[in-house]
Amino acid sequence: MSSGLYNTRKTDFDTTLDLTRLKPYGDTMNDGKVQTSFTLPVKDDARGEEAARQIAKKMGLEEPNVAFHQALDKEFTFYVVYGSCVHTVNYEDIHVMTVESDVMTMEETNEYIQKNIGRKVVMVGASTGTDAHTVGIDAIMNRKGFAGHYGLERYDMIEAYNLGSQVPNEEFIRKGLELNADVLLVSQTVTQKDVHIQNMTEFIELLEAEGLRDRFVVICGGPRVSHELAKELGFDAGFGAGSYADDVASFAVTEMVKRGMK
Ligand code: B12
Repeated sequence: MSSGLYNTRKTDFDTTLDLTRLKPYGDTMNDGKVQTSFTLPVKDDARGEEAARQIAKKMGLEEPNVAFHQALDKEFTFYVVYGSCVHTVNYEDIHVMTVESDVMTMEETNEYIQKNIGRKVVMVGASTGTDAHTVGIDAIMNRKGFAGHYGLERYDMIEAYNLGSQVPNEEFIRKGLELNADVLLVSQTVTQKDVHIQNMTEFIELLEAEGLRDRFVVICGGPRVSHELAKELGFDAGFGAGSYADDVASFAVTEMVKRGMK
């Protein structure tokens, strides 16, 4: 038997890194340690705690430990549970579709536009449909930018128009034509009941019905938007969490040049 307070249990897992059987890492390879949080619609007592533990077990966590619980109300309790995930994934088999363009700085993008397009590029963005979230599209477009990355409004060679939120697709397209846009930027945050998919599908269908799909570079973004989903829905590119104006501007202008848009 091993000595020491923390070493009384034998570690029964192989600590060799095997990317075909990838597991979360806590402090030892393959220990599978994860933390999860959720709310149960029950009161904060020992029975609720046991329910949280059993839920965690059914989620695939071995030896779950309720590290924190707090009543939100008389009948709702919030739990934080730690445990060891029993599941693995084959990392070698994972292939993700990502936007393939070199990311340029703001200055490089301005220079690229001057050299290859020879005029200002017009980009029009909005949070469309019923979506009221503006922070994402603002992060991409606002002059002051986001997390140290200036937004499109600051680019000398980009004329950026941010139409705000809850802009219906028809109105967005009409405004895009009126402003003579080259690039349309759609932001979608709410994904409940796949409302973002319905809305983005309608947007592409409207463009196609009007024969306008190739008139614009169309890009979407949001916390649950992937490039793969965007392509599936008929967009040119999609950007998720942690994307910046630099990424979008670089893709948009190189795409314009690729397509011969002048
Ligand atoms: C702030 C906020 C609000 C504010 C919005 C204020 C505003 N002016 O925007 C208010 C209070 C209005 C609000 C309302 C609602 N909200 Co809200 N809200 C949030 C919150 C807390 C933060 C979102 C945010 O600002 N993120 C910061 C930005 C910078 O990140 P981002 O959006 O991901 O943007 C980045 C990328 O995604 C990308 N990006 C985004 N857009 C675009 C566009 C393009 C073209 C590109 C290239 C990139 C890009 O670039 C950005 C920078 O990296 C989130 C929870 C959370 N912590 O995320 C919930 C959340 C988004 N809201 C949610 C919900 C459900 C709602 C409501 C439906 C609630 C209700 N029942 O009324 C309503 C929506 C009503 C409606 N009609 O839309 C859910 C969405 C769940 C889902 N999957 O659908 C969340 C996740 C909360 C939750 N956990 O339940 N909300």
